[in-house]
Amino acid sequence: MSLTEKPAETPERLAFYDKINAGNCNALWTVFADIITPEPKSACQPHCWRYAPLREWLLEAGELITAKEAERRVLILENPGLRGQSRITTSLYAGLQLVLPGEVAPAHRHSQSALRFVIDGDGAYTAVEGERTLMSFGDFVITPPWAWHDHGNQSDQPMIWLDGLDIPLASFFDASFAEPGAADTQAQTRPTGDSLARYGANMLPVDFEPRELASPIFNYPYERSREALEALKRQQEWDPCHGLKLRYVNPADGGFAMPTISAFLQLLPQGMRTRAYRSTDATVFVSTEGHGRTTIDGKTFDWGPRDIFVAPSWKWIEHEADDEAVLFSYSDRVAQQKLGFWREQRGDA
Ligand code: 1HN
Repeated sequence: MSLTEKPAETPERLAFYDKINAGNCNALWTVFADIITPEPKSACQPHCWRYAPLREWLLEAGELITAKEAERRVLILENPGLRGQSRITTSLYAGLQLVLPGEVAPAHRHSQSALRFVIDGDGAYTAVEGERTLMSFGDFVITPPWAWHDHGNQSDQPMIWLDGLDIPLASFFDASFAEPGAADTQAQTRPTGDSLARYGANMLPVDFEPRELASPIFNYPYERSREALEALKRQQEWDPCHGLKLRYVNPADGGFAMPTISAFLQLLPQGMRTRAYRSTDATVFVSTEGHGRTTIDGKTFDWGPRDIFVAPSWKWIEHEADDEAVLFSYSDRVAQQKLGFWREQRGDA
């Protein structure tokens, strides 16, 4: 017996398996190599969704159903290896949401954590626990577990963002709860900008004691994150695998912004080819600026602004930027780190 080889079957053994199977038992040595693999084995595949056709389909969906009737008018990005399961990776969900001018996506709450990454349009709002934030291109917005949230578009343009949720994780634990709001739109109990002023200025209210798992900041504006990358790029301290990569942080504890999902923003200078990198957190990338290509497990995907691509767990990733490029990304890294599963590896120079 080894880790990867199964013992040979004999008629006596097969008869024994049949007998115990009828009693809801199974012999570990017949499945060991399938369930304890020496390296991650995933049905998740590398894939890229170009934005242009997604935008057309979303606008078409906008003529078929309202945001209110749909609850959320979203096209799910399904990993080609996980069709029919509403997943972009084994543990995470991704979808593109459209809110048209004048529309409201009604208030509700659920156990799943959500992030929004704004891709198109400007000026729609998300309200979280009574505070509205106006959203612009590249903003990273979070909805903590069990937080009331609704969206509305009072601008004159369609608003499209990427939703990232930990839906498959919640399903895995059989821990999904959801509740509709009493009204479509939450009453505004705090002025816009309140949480960013309290928690987003590298300061905290003097007697603040964190009681939630998620960050008290719920909009990380692109303007600020991009400005940090812009200032840092002058140092020319490129990480060979990541270029210049920052993570979105919970100011209350220095951890990630959400309990189950990690998010990042990185800059690749013009002409950079990154050294191969792999980690156990399958990762969803969105390009916000620039053009390039990424090779994942030997498959190369060209991308430009607003394109979305996914890298499965433990597959080698190499980026190449034709012009200066910025990538947003999210994964379940924080969850894996808390549970002791996370690993990474850098390729040879
Ligand atoms: C949800 O609440 C939103 O609030 C978006 O915008 C997508 C997908 C599944 C379940 C809940 C939102 C969602 C979702």
